[in-house]
Amino acid sequence: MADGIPEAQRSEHSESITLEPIDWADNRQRLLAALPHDGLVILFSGAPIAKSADEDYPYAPNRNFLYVTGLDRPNQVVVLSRCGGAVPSEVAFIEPVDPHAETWTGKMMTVDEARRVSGIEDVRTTPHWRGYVNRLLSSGRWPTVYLDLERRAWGEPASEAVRFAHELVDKHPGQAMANVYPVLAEQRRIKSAAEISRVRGAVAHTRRGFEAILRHVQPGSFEYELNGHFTGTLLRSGVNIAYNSIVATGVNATVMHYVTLRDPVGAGDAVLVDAAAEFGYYKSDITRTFPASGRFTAEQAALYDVVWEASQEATAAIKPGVPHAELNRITRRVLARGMKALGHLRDDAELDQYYFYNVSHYLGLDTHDVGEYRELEPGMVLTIEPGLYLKHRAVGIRIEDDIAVTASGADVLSADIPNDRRGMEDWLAACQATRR
Ligand SMILES: [Mn+2]
Repeated sequence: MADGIPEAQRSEHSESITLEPIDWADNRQRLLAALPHDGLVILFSGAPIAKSADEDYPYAPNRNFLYVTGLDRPNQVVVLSRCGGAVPSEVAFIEPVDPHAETWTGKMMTVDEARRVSGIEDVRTTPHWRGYVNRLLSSGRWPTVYLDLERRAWGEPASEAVRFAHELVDKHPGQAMANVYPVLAEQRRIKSAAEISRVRGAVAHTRRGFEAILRHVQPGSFEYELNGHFTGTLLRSGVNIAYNSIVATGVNATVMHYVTLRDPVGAGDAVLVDAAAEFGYYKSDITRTFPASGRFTAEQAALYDVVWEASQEATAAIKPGVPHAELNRITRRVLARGMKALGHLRDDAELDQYYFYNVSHYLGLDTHDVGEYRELEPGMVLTIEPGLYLKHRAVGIRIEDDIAVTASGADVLSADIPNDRRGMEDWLAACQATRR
């Protein structure tokens, strides 16, 4: 296991998709360099959350902890320090190997493995981390303690970092504390080549999942059945899904977060699938809409082409220096123009009935990745996902692609997945021809 992912992504397909190693040490160095003051950074991997009885929800490592360590096991802590601009120490704490626990839940990470994955030489076991931090703070050499104090909602349960912040006030009153989340979010906006290659790998797996859907779809297929083909294809390659799949037929496609997946596909339906793979913890985020019967109806085709034009124009505008908000302005302009031509609206403001979100978000370790939206910069990865949703006509169409901003423009990471109307119909026909 290198950073938690099977090294060989074995799959039923012959072509292999390589997992590029990420330089976690470089992430740490850049984080420490970006801190406003000298001090300690303490980050937690988090722990599984109880679901019911003795079952937990699947564990997901804290993304900021992962980003600076590559470690992805529960109950790990990392303490980084910067003093006078230099980096005197970095220490990771992991759970001690417990043979009894291993009998039930499998092999635990060893100190050597943690060293190898993270590049942190000094790896100790967790019972000792509070004592270590206490010794450092007692020396009075660390002006600021940085914790990841991100909170999304007032009522959200306190994270380990927030609980530790209270402990710190109790044990070391007067110790200055700061939130490191904005610094990490700023850093995570810009992706390295290895990070971008992981998104590209996720997209390649996503394409295979879509192919499985297109091979099997026919009028009468159930939404959950198509999702089974998608998910099964990913799982058979040792790859996880990035988020709950949306497989929405007909009017269901007008519900933005439709995850009920219960209805049969009608013969004249356009089917919207927003589903994607995660690869080495990096997400893709792809949507395609296709006709259940093989050919879009005239009405669906006209709407599809409007959405496609918006996706093309917004993508063409991507280059460093362009304000992120400009992409949505372009999208709205193109969609309004098309909908006027089709007689669905007279005034641009009426577009809100059919299109009502922002066309683009960042993509990375999180599906809606962190960081402020300002001007585009090389190394950003974002989605372009225009759509039109006509509840009264029982049709929703969205086309979503994943794009890296380059020095001069856009690198469409999902360019191998057809997205224009004819390309979509041809791809569907080619997949159906392989149905057994
Ligand atoms: Mn998206």
